[in-house]
Amino acid sequence: MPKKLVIIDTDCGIDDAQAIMMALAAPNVEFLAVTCVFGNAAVEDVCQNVLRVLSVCERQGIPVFRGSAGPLVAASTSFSDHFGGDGLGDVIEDKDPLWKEKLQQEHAVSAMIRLVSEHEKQVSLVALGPLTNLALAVRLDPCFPQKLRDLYIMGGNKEGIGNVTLCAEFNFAMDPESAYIVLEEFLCPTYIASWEYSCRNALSWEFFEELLSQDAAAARFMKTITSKCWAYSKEAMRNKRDIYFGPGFVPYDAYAMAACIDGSMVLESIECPVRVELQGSIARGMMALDRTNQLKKSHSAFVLTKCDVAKFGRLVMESLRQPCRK
Ligand SMILES: [Ca+2]
Repeated sequence: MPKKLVIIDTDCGIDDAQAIMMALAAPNVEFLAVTCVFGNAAVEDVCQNVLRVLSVCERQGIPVFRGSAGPLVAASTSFSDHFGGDGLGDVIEDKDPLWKEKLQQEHAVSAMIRLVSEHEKQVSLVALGPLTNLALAVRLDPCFPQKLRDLYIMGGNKEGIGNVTLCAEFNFAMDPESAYIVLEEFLCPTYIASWEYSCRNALSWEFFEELLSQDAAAARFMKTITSKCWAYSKEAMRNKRDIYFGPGFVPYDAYAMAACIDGSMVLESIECPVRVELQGSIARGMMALDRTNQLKKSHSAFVLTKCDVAKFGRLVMESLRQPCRK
């Protein structure tokens, strides 16, 4: 079977690391590039985090590109402390002083456009952070979306439940204008793993313990970077996520990645037009689903609703048994 060509666009926090490892472990995925964007941390930290994840998995040959350092329009907000100041739990002490030399010189957005043009209709783009690089790509090359095979997004919401604000999910809230542009102008098949989709298909905390206790470099790395991170504590979630969704371990970005790796992972989805709200004091950045065609849009997205959690759990478990030779 031909391999799926994949570009991951990431703001590499801990869950992005998990998603990248999942793609590295998937036998049917061929990585073209990892492109970096601000989000969970400053873009410089994001680049270093991606290089570190590739190094842990012994896959340093995959090119890494630096992209946008801030949103298109809104003032650059401070970064989330969700996964610590550096995005990977603030526990890595031996940072690589030569990291800049290991990055590609080309900007992430031009690399994305070039690679997708070289492999027209063959590339799956998986967007795991704010959508700034994607919005810039369609501005530079209006044909960029139609050259993609498909697009997978972790972001937005389908029930109006937010995590950084009352109604907005982090990736969309960090750059609502870019999210708006992408959902209006990317007319390729688009699959959206929203905040509620991931939370409603959670794994158990017992699964999380088992995941980290595996005897492999990737599992040990994940254990280290989650060790002091409040977002991986079930106690912290009792007062936040659990109120809406009940308890569980939620590796957010991995849900979008899993849908790309294996389409049968998604058991149900809603096919409908979507739009991002740009105004308002509590709904800016919220994704609205238009199930009655009020917006008169010609393009629909697949908003994922139900995941094969058992199958997903197997992919997550396997992803931390690395390095593995492909
Ligand atoms: Ca992310």
